[in-house]
Amino acid sequence: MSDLVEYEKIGSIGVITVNNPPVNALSPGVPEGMVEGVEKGIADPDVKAMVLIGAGRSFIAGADIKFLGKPRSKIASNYRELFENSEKPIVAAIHGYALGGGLETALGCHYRVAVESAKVGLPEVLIGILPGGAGTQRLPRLIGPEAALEMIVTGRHVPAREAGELGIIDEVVADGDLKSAAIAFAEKIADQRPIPRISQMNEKVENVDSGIFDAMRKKIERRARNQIAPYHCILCVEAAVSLPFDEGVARERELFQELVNGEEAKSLRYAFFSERQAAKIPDIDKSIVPVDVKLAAVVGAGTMGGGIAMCFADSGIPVKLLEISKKFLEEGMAKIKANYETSIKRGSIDAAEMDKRLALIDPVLAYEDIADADLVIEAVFEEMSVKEEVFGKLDAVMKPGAILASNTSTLDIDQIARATKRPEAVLGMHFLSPANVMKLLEIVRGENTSKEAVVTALKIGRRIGKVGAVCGNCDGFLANRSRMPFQTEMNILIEDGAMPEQVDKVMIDFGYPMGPFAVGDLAGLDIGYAVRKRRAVESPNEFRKLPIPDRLYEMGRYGQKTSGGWFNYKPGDRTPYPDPEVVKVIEDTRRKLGVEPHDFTDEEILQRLLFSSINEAAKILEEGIAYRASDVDIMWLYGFGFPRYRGGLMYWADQIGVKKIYETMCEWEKAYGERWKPATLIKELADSGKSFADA
Ligand code: T1G
Repeated sequence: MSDLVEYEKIGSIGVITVNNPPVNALSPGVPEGMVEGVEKGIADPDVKAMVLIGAGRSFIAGADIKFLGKPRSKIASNYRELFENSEKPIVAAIHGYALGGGLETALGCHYRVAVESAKVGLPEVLIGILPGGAGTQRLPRLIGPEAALEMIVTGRHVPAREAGELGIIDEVVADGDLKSAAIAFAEKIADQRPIPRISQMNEKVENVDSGIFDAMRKKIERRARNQIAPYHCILCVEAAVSLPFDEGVARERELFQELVNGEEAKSLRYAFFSERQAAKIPDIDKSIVPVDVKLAAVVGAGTMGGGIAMCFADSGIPVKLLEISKKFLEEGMAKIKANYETSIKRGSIDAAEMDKRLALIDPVLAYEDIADADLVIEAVFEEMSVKEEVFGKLDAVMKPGAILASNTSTLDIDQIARATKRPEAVLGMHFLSPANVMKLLEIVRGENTSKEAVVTALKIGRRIGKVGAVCGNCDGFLANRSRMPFQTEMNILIEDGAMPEQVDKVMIDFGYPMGPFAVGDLAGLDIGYAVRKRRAVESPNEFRKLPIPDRLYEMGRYGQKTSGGWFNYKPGDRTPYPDPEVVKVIEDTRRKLGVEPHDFTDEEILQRLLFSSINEAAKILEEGIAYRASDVDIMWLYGFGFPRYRGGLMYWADQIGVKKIYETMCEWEKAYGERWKPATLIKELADSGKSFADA
C-alpha cells in the first residue's frame, strides 16, 4: 500500500482511508493506493462491503491541480470503473469536501454517506476545465440532466443536505463519527442486490428536452463571455443524454483534452494558486500566532464602516459599530438593514438570517464601549487629521494586544501609527466598496507593523470571506497606486480623440463586467475630483490636470447619483447612454488644449490603459512595496474586476512578453512623452528575457 492510502478490516467491512494532506487531492499514488485497497477487500472472503473515507479534514478535494495536463497513469484514468464493477458494494464516506475528481470517485462508488457539514461539487469549470472523471456522464444519470447541468456549469459547492435531496447523497449523518456511521451503513446494504451502478441508470437521460442546453447557453452568455469551458461542460451533458455511457465518457475525455492545456485553463489555475500564494509572506512563518478575533469593532457607520461591520456579522462574528452621533449611528444601522432587506428580496438570505446578523452588530456611541474588541477597523472620513484623532483615542482605550486597523485607501499608515504608542499594532485593512460585496482585502504593512498583526489580518480576512494580499506603505498602496495610471490614461485617450463609449466597449470585450467610464459614473465623478484636488496640493509635480472630468464635475454631472456623468441614465436603468452634452465638453476641451483628435485602434486603447498600470506595478515591485507580481494580479482580479480567465494584469503582461511591452513603451515615450518611460524593472526583464513571474 502506498503510504497515501491505508487499508484495514473492521468486522466484515474493508475500510480504505486516503491520507494525502492537506485536502486528499488525487496526487499520483492515491488512485493506485485506493485500487490496492479495493482489490484487497474484493480478495478477502470475510469482507462483504467496503468504505472509502478521507483522513484529516476532508474526503477528496479533486485531482491534484499541480499535475493537471501532465500524463496520468492508466489506473488514474479508470479506477472509478473498477470500483463500480466491484461485486462487493463500496460506500463513499464524505466529510469536508468531495469536489471534482473526489465527487467523481464517490459517484464510482455504489453509495454515498455524508456528514451534515460536508459539501460536494464539480468545480472544474472554475479552473477552465470540466469534470474529466466521468462526472458529466454519471451525475446526469443520478440526479437528472438539468440539476447536473446547473452544478457542472456553475461549479458550485452543494451542502450535504441539498445533495441528499438531489439524490447524490444516500444518507446524511450528524457531524461526528463518520467512519462508524459509514461502516454501519455498509453492513446494512452489504447483501442488497442489485448493487446500484450509476453508469447503468439510464432512465433520467432518456427522452430529455434538448431545449435545456440552449437555455443554459443563453443563461450563461454574459458571465461566460470569451470563455469555452462552460460551453464544453454543456456539450458533455448533452453527450450524456444522447450517447451510451462509454461513448459519452470518450466524448468527455476529448473535450477535456481540448481545455486542459489551453490559455483559459492555465490562467485560471494561475489565479487559483496565486490567491493562496498571496497569504505566504516571505519573512513570516507558521510559528507566528495570529490574534484570535472573537469580537471586532468598526469606527464609523458610513457606507464603508457599515459594509465592513456586515462582513463580520455575515460570518457570525460579533461586531461593535461606533459612531460619534446617535443620528449617524441610526442612519448607519438603517443602511445595513436596507442592505439585508435587498438580499432577502434577491433570495440570498431569509428574514431569520437577517435578524441573526443584525443581532451580531452592536451599535455604540462611546470609545469605551469597544475597548474589549480584539480588532478594530477605522472607517471614518478620508482625512489624515481625522484619522490621527481617532487612532489617538483608540490607543487610549483599546485593550493590550488589540489590532488597530485603518480602512484608508491611500493615506500614510506610518503617520497614522505615529498617533499611537503601539505602532506595532497598526496596519491597513483596505476594503473595496461595497465592502460587504467586494472580495479584495488589501493589507498594508507599516514600517513597525508586527508580524502578528499581519497574520491576524490575513486570517480574519479569510474568515470573513475576503481574499487578502499584503503590500507595503506608499501613496495609494498597491491597488490604487497601480490603478491610478489607468485612470489618468483613459482621460488622456479621450482628450486625444477616443470617446468614452469606445473605451468602455474595448474593456468590456476584453472581459471586464463594466467599462471604466461607466464604473466612474457608478463610483461618482466627485470622488475622483476630490482625490485630484488633494494630489494637486500634495504632489503638484506628478499631478496632471484632467480638464474633462473636472468640467463634468463642475457641471454637476457626478454620474449615476445625478442621473448623468460620462453617460446619461434613464430612471431605474443602469444602461449608459452617450450624451451629446458630454461630446460637446470633450470637443471644446480638445480645442482649448489645441489637440488634433485622432482615431485609436481597439488594441491601442487596451494596451495604453493596461500598459500604463503595468509600468506602475513594475515600479511598485522594484520598490519592494509588493512581494510578487501575482499579488498585483490578486488585487486586480478581486479589486478591479480584471477578467479571471486572463489570469491577472501581470500574468497577461507575461503572455505578451516584457520585451514587447518594453519596446512599445519606448516608442510611446518618444511619441507621447515622459510618462511612458519604462520602469527600470521592465528594462531589466526585457534585457534578460525574464518575466514578471520571475521578478
Ligand atoms: N490540487 C492541489 N492542491 C490543492 C487542491 C487541489 N485540487 N485543492 C487545494 N489545494 C491546496 C491549496 O493550494 C493549499 O495549498 C491547500 O491545499 C489548502 O487549500 C479529474 C481534473 C478544497 C475548498 O478545484 O476549492 O478534479 O497554499 O487554502 O480554503 O475531474 O482548496 O497550503 O500550499 O484552498 O480550506 C477539482 C480546489 C480539481 C478544488 C479547500 N477540485 N480546491 O479550501 O483550503 S480538477 C478543485 C478548493 C479535477 C477531475 C478534475 C479548496 C478547498 P497551500 P485551501 P480551503
